[in-house]
Amino acid sequence: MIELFYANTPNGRKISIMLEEIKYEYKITIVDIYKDEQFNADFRKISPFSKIPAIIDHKNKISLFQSGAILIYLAELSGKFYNASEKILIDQWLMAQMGDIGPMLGQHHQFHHFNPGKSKFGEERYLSIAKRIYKDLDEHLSKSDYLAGKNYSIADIATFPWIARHEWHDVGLKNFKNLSRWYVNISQRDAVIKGFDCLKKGEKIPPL
Ligand SMILES: N[C@@H](CCC(=O)N[C@@H](CS)C(=O)NCC(=O)O)C(=O)O
Repeated sequence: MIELFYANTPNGRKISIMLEEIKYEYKITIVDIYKDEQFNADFRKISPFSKIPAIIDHKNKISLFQSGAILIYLAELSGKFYNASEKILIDQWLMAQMGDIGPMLGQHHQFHHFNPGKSKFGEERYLSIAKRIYKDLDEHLSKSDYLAGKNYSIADIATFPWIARHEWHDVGLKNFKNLSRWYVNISQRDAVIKGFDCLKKGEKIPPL
Protein backbone atom coordinates (compact mmCIF):
# COMPACT_ATOMS: atom_id res chain seq x y z
CA MET A 1 0.00 0.00 0.00
CA ILE A 2 1.35 3.38 -1.07
CA GLU A 3 0.26 6.48 0.81
CA LEU A 4 0.31 9.54 -1.41
CA PHE A 5 0.55 12.97 0.20
CA TYR A 6 -1.32 14.99 -2.35
CA ALA A 7 -2.77 18.27 -3.53
CA ASN A 8 -4.52 18.52 -6.90
CA THR A 9 -1.67 20.38 -8.60
CA PRO A 10 0.44 19.29 -11.58
CA ASN A 11 3.15 17.86 -9.30
CA GLY A 12 0.59 15.95 -7.23
CA ARG A 13 -1.11 14.60 -10.33
CA LYS A 14 2.10 13.13 -11.74
CA ILE A 15 2.02 10.58 -8.96
CA SER A 16 -1.70 9.81 -8.89
CA ILE A 17 -1.52 9.22 -12.67
CA MET A 18 1.52 6.93 -12.24
CA LEU A 19 -0.19 4.95 -9.47
CA GLU A 20 -3.24 4.48 -11.69
CA GLU A 21 -1.03 3.50 -14.63
CA ILE A 22 0.74 0.79 -12.66
CA LYS A 23 -2.52 -0.23 -10.95
CA TYR A 24 -1.12 -0.02 -7.43
CA GLU A 25 -3.36 0.21 -4.43
CA TYR A 26 -2.95 3.66 -2.89
CA LYS A 27 -4.41 5.88 -0.27
CA ILE A 28 -4.47 9.66 -0.55
CA THR A 29 -3.65 11.95 2.34
CA ILE A 30 -4.50 15.50 1.35
CA VAL A 31 -2.03 18.20 2.31
CA ASP A 32 -3.83 21.53 2.05
CA ILE A 33 -1.04 23.79 0.81
CA TYR A 34 -3.39 26.79 0.92
CA LYS A 35 -3.69 26.25 4.67
CA ASP A 36 0.07 25.71 5.11
CA GLU A 37 -0.34 22.05 6.11
CA GLN A 38 2.90 21.32 4.23
CA PHE A 39 4.73 22.92 7.16
CA ASN A 40 3.34 20.49 9.76
CA ALA A 41 6.17 18.78 11.62
CA ASP A 42 4.97 15.26 10.78
CA PHE A 43 4.81 16.01 7.07
CA ARG A 44 8.27 17.64 7.13
CA LYS A 45 9.71 14.38 8.39
CA ILE A 46 8.99 12.84 4.99
CA SER A 47 9.19 16.01 2.90
CA PRO A 48 11.91 18.24 4.36
CA PHE A 49 11.32 21.02 1.79
CA SER A 50 7.62 21.12 2.80
CA LYS A 51 6.30 20.26 -0.64
CA ILE A 52 3.87 17.77 -2.09
CA PRO A 53 4.01 15.18 -3.51
CA ALA A 54 5.55 12.70 -1.12
CA ILE A 55 4.86 9.02 -0.60
CA ILE A 56 5.22 6.39 2.05
CA ASP A 57 5.54 2.84 0.77
CA HIS A 58 4.26 1.13 3.90
CA LYS A 59 5.21 -2.34 2.69
CA ASN A 60 8.85 -1.48 1.96
CA LYS A 61 9.04 1.08 4.78
CA ILE A 62 10.36 3.82 2.52
CA SER A 63 9.32 7.44 2.26
CA LEU A 64 10.24 9.72 -0.62
CA PHE A 65 9.78 13.31 -1.71
CA GLN A 66 10.43 14.98 -5.12
CA SER A 67 8.09 13.85 -7.85
CA GLY A 68 10.89 12.79 -10.23
CA ALA A 69 12.43 10.50 -7.61
CA ILE A 70 9.00 9.09 -6.76
CA LEU A 71 8.27 8.37 -10.44
CA ILE A 72 11.60 6.56 -10.82
CA TYR A 73 10.95 4.57 -7.65
CA LEU A 74 7.48 3.46 -8.78
CA ALA A 75 8.74 2.71 -12.27
CA GLU A 76 11.56 0.52 -10.92
CA LEU A 77 9.18 -1.21 -8.53
CA SER A 78 6.55 -1.97 -11.16
CA GLY A 79 8.87 -2.47 -14.11
CA LYS A 80 6.73 -0.05 -16.15
CA PHE A 81 7.25 3.12 -18.19
CA TYR A 82 11.05 3.12 -17.70
CA ASN A 83 12.46 0.65 -20.19
CA ALA A 84 16.07 -0.29 -19.48
CA SER A 85 17.17 0.44 -23.05
CA GLU A 86 15.60 3.92 -22.97
CA LYS A 87 16.59 5.05 -19.47
CA ILE A 88 19.12 7.66 -20.55
CA LEU A 89 16.62 9.44 -22.77
CA ILE A 90 13.82 9.08 -20.23
CA ASP A 91 16.07 10.54 -17.52
CA GLN A 92 16.98 13.43 -19.82
CA TRP A 93 13.34 14.38 -20.47
CA LEU A 94 12.37 13.77 -16.86
CA MET A 95 15.15 16.18 -15.79
CA ALA A 96 13.95 18.69 -18.41
CA GLN A 97 10.54 18.54 -16.79
CA MET A 98 11.86 18.76 -13.23
CA GLY A 99 14.47 21.44 -13.91
CA ASP A 100 12.85 23.58 -16.60
CA ILE A 101 9.27 22.90 -17.63
CA GLY A 102 7.76 22.63 -14.14
CA PRO A 103 9.64 25.43 -12.38
CA MET A 104 9.25 27.88 -15.31
CA LEU A 105 5.55 27.21 -15.90
CA GLY A 106 5.10 27.38 -12.12
CA GLN A 107 6.51 30.91 -12.11
CA HIS A 108 4.29 31.76 -15.08
CA HIS A 109 1.28 30.65 -12.98
CA GLN A 110 2.40 32.95 -10.17
CA PHE A 111 2.74 36.09 -12.30
CA HIS A 112 0.14 35.53 -15.02
CA HIS A 113 -2.62 33.55 -13.31
CA PHE A 114 -2.47 34.27 -9.58
CA ASN A 115 -0.99 37.79 -9.44
CA PRO A 116 -1.68 39.66 -12.70
CA GLY A 117 -0.84 43.36 -12.66
CA LYS A 118 1.82 43.09 -9.97
CA SER A 119 4.91 42.82 -12.14
CA LYS A 120 5.02 43.63 -15.85
CA PHE A 121 8.55 42.27 -16.01
CA GLY A 122 7.59 38.95 -14.35
CA GLU A 123 4.50 38.54 -16.52
CA GLU A 124 6.37 39.20 -19.75
CA ARG A 125 9.38 37.12 -18.80
CA TYR A 126 7.45 33.98 -17.90
CA LEU A 127 4.92 34.30 -20.73
CA SER A 128 7.81 34.36 -23.16
CA ILE A 129 9.47 31.39 -21.44
CA ALA A 130 6.15 29.49 -21.52
CA LYS A 131 5.88 30.15 -25.28
CA ARG A 132 9.41 28.85 -25.76
CA ILE A 133 8.63 25.68 -23.81
CA TYR A 134 5.56 25.01 -25.96
CA LYS A 135 7.53 25.69 -29.15
CA ASP A 136 10.47 23.51 -28.12
CA LEU A 137 8.23 20.62 -27.02
CA ASP A 138 6.27 20.91 -30.27
CA GLU A 139 9.43 20.83 -32.33
CA HIS A 140 10.71 17.79 -30.45
CA LEU A 141 7.39 15.97 -30.76
CA SER A 142 7.42 16.49 -34.52
CA LYS A 143 10.22 13.88 -34.56
CA SER A 144 9.12 11.66 -31.71
CA ASP A 145 5.86 10.01 -30.67
CA TYR A 146 6.56 10.54 -26.99
CA LEU A 147 9.18 12.62 -25.19
CA ALA A 148 11.76 9.87 -24.91
CA GLY A 149 11.01 8.09 -28.17
CA LYS A 150 8.36 5.69 -29.34
CA ASN A 151 7.14 4.63 -25.91
CA TYR A 152 5.06 6.39 -23.29
CA SER A 153 7.26 6.82 -20.21
CA ILE A 154 7.55 8.52 -16.83
CA ALA A 155 8.89 11.59 -18.69
CA ASP A 156 5.48 11.97 -20.36
CA ILE A 157 3.70 11.28 -17.07
CA ALA A 158 5.75 14.08 -15.44
CA THR A 159 5.13 16.59 -18.22
CA PHE A 160 1.48 15.95 -19.04
CA PRO A 161 -0.13 17.51 -15.91
CA TRP A 162 1.79 20.75 -16.57
CA ILE A 163 0.47 21.03 -20.13
CA ALA A 164 -2.95 20.18 -18.70
CA ARG A 165 -2.79 23.68 -17.16
CA HIS A 166 -2.65 25.15 -20.69
CA GLU A 167 -5.71 27.32 -20.10
CA TRP A 168 -3.69 29.24 -17.49
CA HIS A 169 -0.74 29.63 -19.85
CA ASP A 170 -2.50 31.65 -22.59
CA VAL A 171 -0.10 30.32 -25.18
CA GLY A 172 -2.71 28.57 -27.34
CA LEU A 173 -2.00 24.85 -27.18
CA LYS A 174 -4.03 24.30 -30.37
CA ASN A 175 -1.42 26.24 -32.35
CA PHE A 176 1.14 23.55 -31.58
CA LYS A 177 0.17 20.62 -33.74
CA ASN A 178 2.57 17.99 -32.42
CA LEU A 179 2.22 18.94 -28.78
CA SER A 180 -1.58 18.88 -29.25
CA ARG A 181 -1.42 15.38 -30.74
CA TRP A 182 0.68 14.19 -27.78
CA TYR A 183 -1.67 15.90 -25.31
CA VAL A 184 -4.89 14.50 -26.77
CA ASN A 185 -3.40 11.03 -27.01
CA ILE A 186 -2.35 10.99 -23.34
CA SER A 187 -5.61 12.66 -22.21
CA GLN A 188 -7.51 9.66 -23.48
CA ARG A 189 -5.73 7.07 -21.35
CA ASP A 190 -8.02 5.61 -18.69
CA ALA A 191 -5.34 5.80 -16.00
CA VAL A 192 -4.66 9.45 -16.80
CA ILE A 193 -8.35 10.32 -16.58
CA LYS A 194 -8.62 8.49 -13.24
CA GLY A 195 -5.37 9.85 -11.82
CA PHE A 196 -6.31 13.40 -12.80
CA ASP A 197 -9.51 13.07 -10.79
CA CYS A 198 -8.11 10.86 -8.04
CA LEU A 199 -10.11 12.80 -5.42
CA LYS A 200 -13.24 11.80 -7.36
CA LYS A 201 -14.53 15.35 -7.51
CA GLY A 202 -15.35 15.17 -11.22
CA GLU A 203 -12.21 17.09 -12.24
CA LYS A 204 -11.87 16.86 -16.01
CA ILE A 205 -8.74 17.14 -18.10
CA PRO A 206 -9.03 20.45 -19.99
CA PRO A 207 -9.68 19.82 -23.71
CA LEU A 208 -7.47 21.42 -26.39
N1 LIG B 1 10.36 19.79 -7.37
C1 LIG B 1 9.24 19.43 -6.53
C2 LIG B 1 8.24 20.55 -6.57
C3 LIG B 1 7.06 20.28 -5.67
C4 LIG B 1 6.20 21.53 -5.52
O1 LIG B 1 6.55 22.63 -5.98
N2 LIG B 1 5.06 21.34 -4.87
C5 LIG B 1 4.17 22.47 -4.61
C6 LIG B 1 2.77 22.15 -5.08
S1 LIG B 1 2.75 21.83 -6.83
C7 LIG B 1 4.09 22.69 -3.11
O2 LIG B 1 4.01 21.75 -2.34
N3 LIG B 1 4.08 23.96 -2.71
C8 LIG B 1 3.95 24.34 -1.34
C9 LIG B 1 5.08 25.20 -0.86
O3 LIG B 1 6.07 25.35 -1.59
O4 LIG B 1 4.97 25.75 0.22
C10 LIG B 1 8.62 18.13 -7.05
O5 LIG B 1 8.65 17.93 -8.27
O6 LIG B 1 8.14 17.30 -6.24
